[in-house]
Amino acid sequence: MSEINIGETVKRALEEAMRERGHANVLIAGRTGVGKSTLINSMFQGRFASTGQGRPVTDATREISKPGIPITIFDTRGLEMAEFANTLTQLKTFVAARCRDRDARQHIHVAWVCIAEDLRRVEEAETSLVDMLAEFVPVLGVVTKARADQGFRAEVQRLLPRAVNVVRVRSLAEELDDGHQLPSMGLNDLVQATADLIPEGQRRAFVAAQKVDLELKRKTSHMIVGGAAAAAAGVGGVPIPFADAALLIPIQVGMISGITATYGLALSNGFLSAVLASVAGGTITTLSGRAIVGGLLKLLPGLGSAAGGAIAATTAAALTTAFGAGYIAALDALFAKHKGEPPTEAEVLAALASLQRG
Ligand SMILES: Nc1nc2c(ncn2[C@@H]2O[C@H](COP(=O)(O)OP(=O)(O)O)[C@@H](O)[C@H]2O)c(=O)[nH]1
Ligand SMILES: [Mg+2]
Repeated sequence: MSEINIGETVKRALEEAMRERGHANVLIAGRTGVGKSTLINSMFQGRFASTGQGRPVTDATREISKPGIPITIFDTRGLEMAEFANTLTQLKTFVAARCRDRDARQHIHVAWVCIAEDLRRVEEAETSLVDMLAEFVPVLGVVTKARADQGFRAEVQRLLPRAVNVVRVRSLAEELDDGHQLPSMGLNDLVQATADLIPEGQRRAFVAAQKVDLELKRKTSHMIVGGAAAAAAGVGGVPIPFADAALLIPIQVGMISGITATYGLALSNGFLSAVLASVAGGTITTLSGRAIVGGLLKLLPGLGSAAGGAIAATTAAALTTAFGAGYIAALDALFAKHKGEPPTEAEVLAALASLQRG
């Protein structure tokens, strides 16, 4: 077996990771002032809603997206009396056309209809809106600025029977007059409820773009590691010389690409190559299959430069798990440190370097 082409392997793994992650489209509707923009900023990476107005797609709907973040938000207002009939007609035409698209990445995957708790009222506009949207997409009712339920959530669910669920959120922490602190709440519930509704092909994109539930990123990533470890065990079953390791490296690269995509780090060729180089203890230009496998073996204390030419199934699985789990732990700590926002590539590489030393 010949030495593998690392550059080509990385390129293919990136394409695959992008494809598997998909792209999520979330429609957020509600009256002006209910807290849509605040919710979007608390929920997703990249301070979405503060970056300009977005592109108008109907009179009342703006499309907001950011390069590198696999989600598009459709921010809809115009639920007020005078505009409502127009808003509903235009929105229906738009959503229907999107959902007819043969490319599932163009569909609207979920809609949040927001109602502020302090208003204590569900208007006909919201009910008609949910009824219309529910023809095309799963809809969640979102009670915003939650402070005191007093039965309002149940009332919203009763008045919006076609909403799959109603979730209370408080996007911003606040302090009451008596000094009492109310922390933000409900964002995790909204992530869970939404992730359950998004089609599997686009779910990883939503997991990546949201920043409140790191546990979900961790769990999704560990599933990727499990799959990779099983594949590696299959490769290890056939004794292969680790000099070329042509079968093992693509599995590692695919796993690292998948985890990177799931956390919502920008996916670049250079970065992934640098991650591999950090394992191999070299530079991108000297990156080889042999160096990578050698570096991975060092992650398993006691094995070192063991095997004179073959990797056992258990070893292949174990080094895959060690590499994947180490990478997840490094990303997890950095994302937590940045309150869910992505760390820089340099920070990730530094964390991996200390993992190698550790
Ligand atoms: N206390 C509190 N204020 C909020 C919350 N969410 C939004 N707001 C405030 O409500 C106002 C309107 O919010 P905004 O997100 O602009 O509403 P939009 O018009 O629906 O986009 C702003 O002053 C926000 O700071 C919340 O959870 N708690
Ligand atoms: Mg707004």
